[in-house]
Amino acid sequence: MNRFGFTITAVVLAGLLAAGAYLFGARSAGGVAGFAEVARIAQVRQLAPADVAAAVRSFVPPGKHDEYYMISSGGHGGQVLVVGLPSMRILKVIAAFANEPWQGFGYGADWSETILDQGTAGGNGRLTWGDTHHPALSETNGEYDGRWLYINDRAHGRIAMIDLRDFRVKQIVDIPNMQTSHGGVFATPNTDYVHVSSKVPTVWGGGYAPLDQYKDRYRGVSAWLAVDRETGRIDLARSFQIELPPYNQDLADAGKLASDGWGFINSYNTEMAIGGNMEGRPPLEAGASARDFDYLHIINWKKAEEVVRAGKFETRNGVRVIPLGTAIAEGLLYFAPEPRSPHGVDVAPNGRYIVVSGKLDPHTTVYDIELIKKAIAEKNFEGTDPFGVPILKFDAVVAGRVNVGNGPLHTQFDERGHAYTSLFVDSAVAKWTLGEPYFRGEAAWKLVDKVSVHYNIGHLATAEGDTVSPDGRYLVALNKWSVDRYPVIGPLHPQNFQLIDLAGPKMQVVYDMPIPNAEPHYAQIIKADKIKAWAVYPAGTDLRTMGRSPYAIERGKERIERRGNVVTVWMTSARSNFRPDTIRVRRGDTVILHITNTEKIRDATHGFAIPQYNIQMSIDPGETVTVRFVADRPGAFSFYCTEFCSALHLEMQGWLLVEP
Ligand code: K7E
Ligand code: CUA
Repeated sequence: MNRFGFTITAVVLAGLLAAGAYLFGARSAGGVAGFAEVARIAQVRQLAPADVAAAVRSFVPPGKHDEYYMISSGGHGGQVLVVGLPSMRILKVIAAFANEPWQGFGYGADWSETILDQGTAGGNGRLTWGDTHHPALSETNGEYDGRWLYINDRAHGRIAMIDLRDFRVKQIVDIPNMQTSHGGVFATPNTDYVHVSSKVPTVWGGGYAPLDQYKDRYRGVSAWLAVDRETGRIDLARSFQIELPPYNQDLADAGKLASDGWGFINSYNTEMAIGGNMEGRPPLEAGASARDFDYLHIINWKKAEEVVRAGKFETRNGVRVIPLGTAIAEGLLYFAPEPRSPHGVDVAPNGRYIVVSGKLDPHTTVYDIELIKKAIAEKNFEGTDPFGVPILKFDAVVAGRVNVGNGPLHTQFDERGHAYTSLFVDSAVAKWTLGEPYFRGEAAWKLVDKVSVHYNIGHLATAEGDTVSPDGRYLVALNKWSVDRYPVIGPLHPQNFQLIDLAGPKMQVVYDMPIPNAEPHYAQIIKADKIKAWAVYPAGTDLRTMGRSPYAIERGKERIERRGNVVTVWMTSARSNFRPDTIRVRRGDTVILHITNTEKIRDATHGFAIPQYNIQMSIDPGETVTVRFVADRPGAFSFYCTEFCSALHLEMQGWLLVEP
């Protein structure tokens, strides 16, 4: 903008701001003069009025807290991100499936070692990474309750449980009969279950089967993982699974209110293409898009629960499985045609509408649970799939179709009956209206606004946007590409989150946030006051149980005991020393350190690292941690605290002496 034009803009801005200040009676401290100062800064920084308005919309003053937490997947970094909204400040990166030294996850701390080991089935060594896709906050009556968070590992059939009292992972479950996962995680409205389904069909029963036996030997699976309402942990013994045809089951969502008791899963590749582009077969992307329709899977999980209770299951790899034939015979599994290569499925706040988007179809297709129930009752089928699953008639179950644009993927909702759909190909977000009771007649099923994002959006999230009562207000676009939005930092560009203000009639992009690690997929946004996190652990807390560790000690009770070749050390850490600070062992001894951080004040975390031994722990105030290792390397090792915890932090060190 040239200087002249810019000055005009600044003058207009100053006028607007001054008028605003007058209207709001901002006459004292700062007052009109203060707003003139804002106009002056805007001019110096060459900001247009729209920029200033955008900045004010997302700005949270230093020392003030955000209104919302956004919990985002961290993609193939295997982590979970916690972001404050609307400021878009990163608050935490939670280690979930991948080792993280600075959080002491996977570098000796017993709680982390146990979780990583228990989260790996089979005998090929521990899995140390994952690809987090879909977080699910626990719910009570269809509202986020701020207690736990679940997230799946797309690379493996695994799920992690994070306790929101300390934002640390407490459990990883390697789900039997599932190699890769995608559908879900969703929580049922009271978190009786969290659901995950397979992404790619696996050899049923495990082991190997050639690809030409795909149809007979490969299967998908829908896993209903029972949650202990006291601890948030998953109990496989109370869980069950449903065998599915070997399609690619994709995204999934839980019914609520009108559709409570039901679950929905998209699928693609109902053609059962297996690739083989160098073997004379069509490439998978063509083979899997040959037909005009795939199948929305409609599951009556309350009925499935009864079927399991009646003993109509088989046990496979330690979990109860309802065979496909039983699921069909018992009437708990139906299909509805869904247009080409569907991706997202999202249930509207009242539970009545189920929104499906097909990547190759510019429409969102909206199913109505009342119509689905009616069609099932009237057996209004158009036939069955090759496995005998009844297919409901498309026209009988669809309430509306909305032309939203190219490459629709995922949908979220606001409090006024609007739906927001991400458009991957158009790099845009479409805002449209649902049908009754939100909008009637001409006003229903209508595209009402569209905003460009940068670029190639995947998921989007609105505040509490997948609950029974969304807040709307903010929308975050989780974009896959950032192209020219940031300075070049080498060929791998950051991912790009964009904050969109939903307050006015027009959606407005107000903030860009680069994500420097891996590719987030889904995110959920929860009101900050629902989270009741602990600032300090009660003295001697074991992170696994969140209760007192049997190895916790008070200051003054430190000691070293030797039994045979096992040396056990009860240690404390507090500013600014470890007690004891000298540990003498012989080469080959097993060393067990129980370390209690006896601090009682916020943020007084101490690290504990031993060079050459790959041991690094982060011990928060009140935490007790245990590390075991064999002192197989002789030498004098200076252990130290890795957190700059006090003025004498550098002195917070000691010796591990391993005599040869
Ligand atoms: Cu659309 Cu895995 Cu949720 Cu990514 S999936 S975008
Ligand atoms: Cu404790 Cu540095």
